[in-house]
Amino acid sequence: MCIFCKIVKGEIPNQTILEDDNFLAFNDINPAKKIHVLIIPKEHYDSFDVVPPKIMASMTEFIHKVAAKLEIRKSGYRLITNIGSDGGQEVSHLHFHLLGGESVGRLVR
Ligand code: D5M
Repeated sequence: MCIFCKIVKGEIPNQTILEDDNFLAFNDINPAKKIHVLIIPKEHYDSFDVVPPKIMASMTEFIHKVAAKLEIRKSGYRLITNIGSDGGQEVSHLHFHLLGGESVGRLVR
C-alpha cells in the first residue's frame, strides 16, 4: 500500500487541515513555503494523468475550501501536481501541493 493510502487509513499520522468523505488535506512533512499543504483523493490514483475528470471536478471544489480555510484566496497561492518521473513525482498517489502564506515567486520566466 502506498504511503498516502496509509495516511488515509490512519496508519501514518498527519496534520490534517481539512477532510471530507472523498478528500484529505494535510501539511507536507518538508514544507517549502510558510503554507505547504498536500491535497489528495482518498481513493488511489497514481497521478493526475489517470484521474477521472469527474473526480477532478469535486477535487477542485475541495481545494477551494482548503484555500478558504487557510484564508489565502485573496493573497493567492500556487497549486502544483507532479506527474511521473520527468515531472518529479516521488509519491505515486495523486496529490496537489498548495503553496502560499508568502510570495512563492515566479515559476517560469
Ligand atoms: O511530493 C511528495 C511530497 O510528499 C513531498 O513534498 C514530501 C511529502 N511527504 C512524503 N511523506 C509524507 C508524510 N508522511 N507526511 C506528509 N508529507 C509527506 P512529489 O510531488 O511526489 O515529489
